[in-house]
Parts: sequence; structure tokens; C-alpha cells
Amino acid sequence: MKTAFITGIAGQDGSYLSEFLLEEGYQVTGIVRRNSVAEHQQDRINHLQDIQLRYGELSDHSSIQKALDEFQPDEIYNLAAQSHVRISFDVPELTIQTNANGTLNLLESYRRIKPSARFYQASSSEMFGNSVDDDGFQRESTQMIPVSPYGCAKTFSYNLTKMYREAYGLFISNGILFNHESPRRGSNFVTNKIVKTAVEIHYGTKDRLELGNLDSYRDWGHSYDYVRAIHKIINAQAPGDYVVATGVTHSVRELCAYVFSKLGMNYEEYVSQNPKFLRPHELKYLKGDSSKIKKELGWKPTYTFETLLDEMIEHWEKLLHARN
Ligand code: NAP
Ligand code: F7E
Repeated sequence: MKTAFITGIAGQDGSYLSEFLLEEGYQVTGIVRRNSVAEHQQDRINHLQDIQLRYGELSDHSSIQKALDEFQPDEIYNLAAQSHVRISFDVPELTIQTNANGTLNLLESYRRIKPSARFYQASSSEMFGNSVDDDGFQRESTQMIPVSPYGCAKTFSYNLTKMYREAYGLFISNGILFNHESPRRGSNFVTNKIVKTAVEIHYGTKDRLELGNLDSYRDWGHSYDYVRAIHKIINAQAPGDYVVATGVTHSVRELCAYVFSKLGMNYEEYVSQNPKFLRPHELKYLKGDSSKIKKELGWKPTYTFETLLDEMIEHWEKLLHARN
């Protein structure tokens, strides 16, 4: 039985990955942070009885070392992060501490305690910033010019993991994942914010939705598919870096139009712009070319933009209908 160790195990991807690894017969372990509301701490993973959790924090060396010493994992998934791009402008130091220095802490403990393990780093399309290849896609070779503290921190970790791979001969891989969502997505990310509020408007408990930039484009997939890509990446024959995306892009405005029309409404009657949700610097357009992972590892997404949003709408309808 292989042992997986997951930082960020209570997050969106951590929860889907844990479910998948348990199905695959892994022993699943990970760290969670102390939270003042204990009941909410593990909402996404409370249904998983067979995982082993310890309190831990990426910036606390001792907690990372203790966990790796105890679990002696075969695979390490570094999913923990301050993952909200706009909030990274509000808390840049915390974002760098967690998303950049935190990776360094984990890499150092891994190299000393269990260098035979494989290591996955959760890299992001936010590292590209506004770089786009001439054919309108971003891919592994696209230049990285990040436009947020979050993107800068992730680019640091991306470069650091590649350096550790070369310098110490470690099995370290990056997944450069484009936006991926699910009913478990934090509700201050744009997909879940739009779906949840549209359903609330539909039930008459809210009357409007305030957003920031409606004209940015994203390549949105489902976390269910993307954690399967992560597992393929860490289990490849050789370490490497892979873009994971659907190859289809939509604007935030198109997302609003789809969700509201599914609920029988016209988004233009309910959606307005509030400057407080704009960013000091915006990444305008993402569309990923995942040919490499498709060809080398046989991954492909099963959800489309529409089926992803349909599932999220259904989730909020059930939840809010039950409350009303
Ligand atoms: P998420 O839901 O925000 O989960 C992040 C997890 O990291 C949370 O469980 C959080 O714990 C934990 N965490 C934050 N700071 C920590 C720290 N200092 N020490 C230990 N744990 C910490 O994010 P996600 O959507 O699952 O994404 C997983 C990873 O993929 C992240 O690294 C993200 O940056 C990256 N990524 C995500 C996307 C996407 O579209 N979802 C795309 C590309 C890359 P708390 O609950 O206690 O805050
Ligand atoms: O924004 C626009 C916003 O916050 C998407 C993270 O998982 O993916 C995610 O980062 C777009 C942006 O995701 C609102 O300006 C408009 O253009 O859902 P988001 P993100 O910033 O793309 C990458 C790949 C990651 O790695 C990150 O961890 O939507 N937008 N109005 C808004 N966004 C938010 N959050 N809230 C609004 O009101």
C-alpha cells in the first residue's frame, strides 16, 4: 500500500484527491491548520473516515518535519496555498510566505527525510500573466510574466522545484493547472460566487450580484478531472512539468449569461460592477494547450464548461432549496 502525504488536504483539490487516492488503495495522510471554528475546519473531508490528519502549517518547519518523519510517504502533494489571486494583493507577505517560502520548507524536509519519495507541486496558469503564444494558447514553453503576488510566489516555487529536481536528482513534477472548480470551490472565487448568488436571486433571497471585471477570459475545468491529471503526473515514468487545461475559454460575462439563463433569468437585469472586486493588475485571458499530458500520459477532461456549471447549479439549488 502506497502512502500519500497531502498539504492543503482540506481544500477543494485536497478533498477530491483524497477520495481518488483512497479508491486507488492508498493510505492517505495530510496536514490541516488550526481553525478557530473547529466544526468548519474539515467540511470537505469529514466524509472520509480513512485519512490520517495532523495539525501542520507550511511555515512551521517542525510541524512539517514531524509529519514527514511519522508518515514516511511515497508521494508528497504540495497543494497548500493562499490560493486567492485578488486577496494576494491584500496580504502579499502572507502569500509569499506560504506559496513560496512554504514550498522551500517542504522541499528541504522532503530532501532530508524521504528523498526517495515523489513530489508534486501545485503550479498555476497565473504564472503566465498576460503572455499568450501567437496561436492564442498558453503551454509549457510560454513565457512566465506573473501579474500578481500569487503568480510571483507560484513562479518562485515552480523555478525552485525544477532547480531541486536538477540539483539533487529528485523526482519532482509540476502541474501547471488552469482554473478548476466544483461545488466545493470557495464561494469567493468567481464561478461559485456567480452560481450561488444566481440561485439565491432565483429563490428571492438576494436581488443583485456585484462583480469586478466581466471581460476577463478563463479556461475552466473540474477539480474531479484535474486531480486525476495530478495523479498521472506524479506517477509518470520520469519527472516533468505539464499544462492541465480544457483548451476552451469563456469570459466571466459568458459565464453569467449561461448560469442566469439556466435559471430562467437575464443576467443583465441583476449583475453590476463594483470597483472593490477589481484587481490592481488583471490577467485578461487564459486558454491552455494540454497536448503534452494528453499525448504522454493519456489524460483528458470529462467535464465541459456547461456540465461543470450544471453540477454547481444543481448543488446550490439542492442546498438552498432545503434551507428555504
Ligand atoms: P484551496 O481550496 O484554497 O485549498 C488550499 C488549502 O491550503 C486549504 O486547505 C488551506 O487551509 C491550505 N493552506 C493555506 N495556507 C496554508 C499553510 N500556510 N499551511 C498549511 N496549509 C495551508 O485551493 P485549491 O483550489 O484546492 O487549490 C489547490 C492548490 O492548487 C493550491 O496550491 C492552488 O494555489 C493551486 N491551484 C489551484 C487552481 C484552481 O483553479 N483551483 C489552479 C492552479 C493552481 P485552510 O482551509 O486552513 O485555509
Ligand atoms: O477569478 C474575475 C477576476 O478569483 C477569475 C485560483 O484558483 O485560478 C484562480 O484564480 C476571473 C478574474 O480566479 C469577480 O478578475 C470578476 O479575471 O475565480 P477567480 P483566478 O483569479 O483566475 C488560478 C489558475 C489559480 O491558480 C488561483 O489559485 O474572474 N472576477 N468579478 C472576479 N473574481 C472574483 N474572485 N470575484 C469577483 O467578484
